[in-house]
Amino acid sequence: MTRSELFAQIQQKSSFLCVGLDPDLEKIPRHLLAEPDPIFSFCKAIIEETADFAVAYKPNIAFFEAMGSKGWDTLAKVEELIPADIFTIADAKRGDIGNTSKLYAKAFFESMDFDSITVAPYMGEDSVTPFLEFENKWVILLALTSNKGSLDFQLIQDQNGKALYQSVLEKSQAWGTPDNLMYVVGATRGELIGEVRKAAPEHFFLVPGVGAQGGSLSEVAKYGMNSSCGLLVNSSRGIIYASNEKDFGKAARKEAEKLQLEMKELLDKYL
Ligand code: NUP
Repeated sequence: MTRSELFAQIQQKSSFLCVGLDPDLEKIPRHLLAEPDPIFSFCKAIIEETADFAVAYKPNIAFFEAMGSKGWDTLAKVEELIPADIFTIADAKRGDIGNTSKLYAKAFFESMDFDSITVAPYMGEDSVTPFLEFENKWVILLALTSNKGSLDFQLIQDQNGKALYQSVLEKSQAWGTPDNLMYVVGATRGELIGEVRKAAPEHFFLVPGVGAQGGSLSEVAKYGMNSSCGLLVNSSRGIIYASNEKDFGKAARKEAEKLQLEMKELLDKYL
């Protein structure tokens, strides 16, 4: 998917919501366990109920690969089920020496047809660029993550006071363009999102951490929105586990709609 197609969808739906698909057999409604593929049935219902409000879906690969080869089959089926006009993110956090990264890219962009993949920057340029060689596919590079451990490395400053995440942003902008490179920026980072926006004015940010992790959607929009929105804000547990009864689909729909309505207001205010 191209950047202009993504922006057109954001405008059309008045939403920059990414629904995170983190399906856990221990957490999904019990009645689904009688289905032949409970995780698929769960994701199918969530997608059908939330597609009106979402511009992106982000299956987190861990939740699928934890189930072995069956999990990979389920992931492929889920990816195929997502409507073609909605952006898909394989949250896989890959990255390795060049020839290995190339095969990771093939796995997610060719064997499966994801629009994008999350990639870790730690191994540097040759571990990231193989993912950028696929037309209309995207790398979403970890910059400033939402978790506590982001303090361990990402905020360490060099002798000039530049944080490591800032070096990641600066260097990696030479590897791709705002048309094929996004950054992960945690919603829990508040006004630091403004610093990231200054360093990368044009790029889209994938912003996890609203909902279950407590990040603020209004702060993210205030500090992070640019003239083509530039944000995909993810919520996983806050939507998909809104209920674990038979009404889970409707409950997920309600949470997604609630976020979309807030997003509409923020788009009206800042765009
Ligand atoms: O910095 C990050 N924080 C984060 O939570 C980068 C991520 N990719 N994620 C993922 O986003 C995390 O693995 C999970 O799939 C989702 C957040 O889920 P939730 O807190 O909304 O349930």
